[in-house]
Amino acid sequence: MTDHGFKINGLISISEFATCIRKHCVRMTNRANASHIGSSLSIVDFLAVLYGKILRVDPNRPDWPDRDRFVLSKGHGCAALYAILAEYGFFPLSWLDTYYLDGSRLAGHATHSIPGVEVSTGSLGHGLPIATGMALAAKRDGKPYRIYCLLSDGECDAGSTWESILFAPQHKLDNLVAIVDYNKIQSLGRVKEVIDLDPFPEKWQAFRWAVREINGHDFDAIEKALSEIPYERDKPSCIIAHTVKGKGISFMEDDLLWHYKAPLGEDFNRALAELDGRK
Ligand SMILES: Cc1ncc(C[n+]2csc(CCOP(=O)(O)OP(=O)(O)O)c2C)c(N)n1
Ligand SMILES: [Mg+2]
Repeated sequence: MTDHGFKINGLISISEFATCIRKHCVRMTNRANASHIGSSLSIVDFLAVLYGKILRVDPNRPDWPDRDRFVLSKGHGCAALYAILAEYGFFPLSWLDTYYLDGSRLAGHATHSIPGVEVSTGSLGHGLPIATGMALAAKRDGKPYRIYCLLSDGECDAGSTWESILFAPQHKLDNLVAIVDYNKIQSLGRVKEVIDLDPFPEKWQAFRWAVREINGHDFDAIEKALSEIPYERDKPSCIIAHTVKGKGISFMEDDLLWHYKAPLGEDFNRALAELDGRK
């Protein structure tokens, strides 16, 4: 992939940046003895491209009125978002050391008092309804910014999610982008066993969204999908990103256990060694 113009804190490619974010996630969840490492790892690649190449935001002015909005509906995956925001200078990197600890600003679910975090989330099924309202407000105010909402496959079991999927095309919200982190696993079982979503793209299309399916770990595919929005005039866009829960650490990949388990002891050392390429 071409990484022209991408440079952050000495890292020169999106893939280096994503590895750096994965290391933060492992260290943060280790220190806090906290869960959701698998949920964070599945969205790192998408977020790295979104923040690295697409999103119009300003770390020095997080409340810039014309900024693009990013809503992390699956708020339990916030370790990845916090790490990216810290690397971009929204707040000091040292705050990451306090993740999920008692009294910390960096609560274990996305919290809007943190610079760069738009909405507090974690109670699943709320992000897309809020993002839809933001998109409607932007249209009514004649504002050019976009609203990107990243939701989990588990959230596609929630009625509130489908209410907004129904609502957005009615109001021609082509400034709204829903991204589904389709990692095929929830907290206690596989999506297919809990509530099968198939045929998934067809459902969004039937609700009048313009839909693309991509590999959510392919940097080029992510960038292409994001740079071609809106896919159709007057329609909201949906990106179904096929991902792997726990992506990047071999023994966590596609394993339900790592929804709740924290990387401690030898698991922690192995995880960091893999990310360092030491194995
Ligand atoms: C309304 C609500 N019900 C239950 C939970 C508990 N919970 C936390 S994560 C999760 C499911 C995780 O699976 P998924 O939504 O697919 O997200 P992933 O971790 O795979 O990204 C659940 C049920 C919650 N956070 N909110
Ligand atoms: Mg899931």
